[in-house]
Amino acid sequence: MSGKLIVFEGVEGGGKTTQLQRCSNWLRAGGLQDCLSTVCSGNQTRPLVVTREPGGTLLGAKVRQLLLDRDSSPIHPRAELLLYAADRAEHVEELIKPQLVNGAIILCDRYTDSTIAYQGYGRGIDLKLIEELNQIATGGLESDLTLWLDIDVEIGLERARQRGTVDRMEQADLAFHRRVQQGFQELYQQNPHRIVRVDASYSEEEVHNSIQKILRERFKSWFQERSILS
Ligand code: T5A
Repeated sequence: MSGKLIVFEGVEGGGKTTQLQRCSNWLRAGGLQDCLSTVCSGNQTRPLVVTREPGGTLLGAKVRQLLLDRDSSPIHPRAELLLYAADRAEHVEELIKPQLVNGAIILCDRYTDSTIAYQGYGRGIDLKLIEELNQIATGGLESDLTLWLDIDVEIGLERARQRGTVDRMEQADLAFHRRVQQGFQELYQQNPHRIVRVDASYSEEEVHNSIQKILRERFKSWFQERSILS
């Protein structure tokens, strides 16, 4: 597949949605062409797709509502796990894989690491089972790059609260969110080839600049190889 899947991950309020939007604006406003022109000859363009989990498809939008509605009745952790997996299976087959085949750069708000961190570390469901389920839901499709926006849990939750809306997951207690953070930390240590840590405690502008730098380097290594081979 010639496209690339770039995922934004982290605890609540780390700024994923904000940074994903800024990144998309930058790439659409010429940043993508700018990066590609340094490594490929000719007029290089690629589709840019912005999506999220849960909720990247029509089915996913309904699943998202079930999962995150703050007034919904309690959901059993295994049912919650399966709903996230169903959202992902549909997302990968309906949107992500076809767009990767199409050569797109996909910016995705959360993916498989969220399930390991939230349902595994947070809810305490067996990690091996979650890995198997992720495998089933994705058909083995990993991200090409995951940007882990690392923020202190309490600062992140405070930012999310100040925004004025708190969803069902954000209502969980602090100990839960700390376990989720521990999950992201361990995933980062176990997957240095795939996960890059971004210090999300800085201003929006500074975090965006760090992400731009990482992406410029990645585009260079990804597409330079391709231009040599083609
Ligand atoms: N989930 C998801 C699972 O449990 N398992 C799974 O498998 C998956 C895929 C998704 C929920 O589902 C869970 C995780 C989540 O609980 P969501 O709405 O996508 O729900 O929730 P979040 O991803 O947590 O989204 P949030 O909007 O809460 O957090 P973000 O996207 O990290 O933060 P953002 O950008 O909205 O910013 C929050 C506030 O902070 C400000 C923003 O302006 C905003 O007000 N802000 C900053 N303030 C100061 N400095 C900065 N650098 C700032 N950056 C942003």
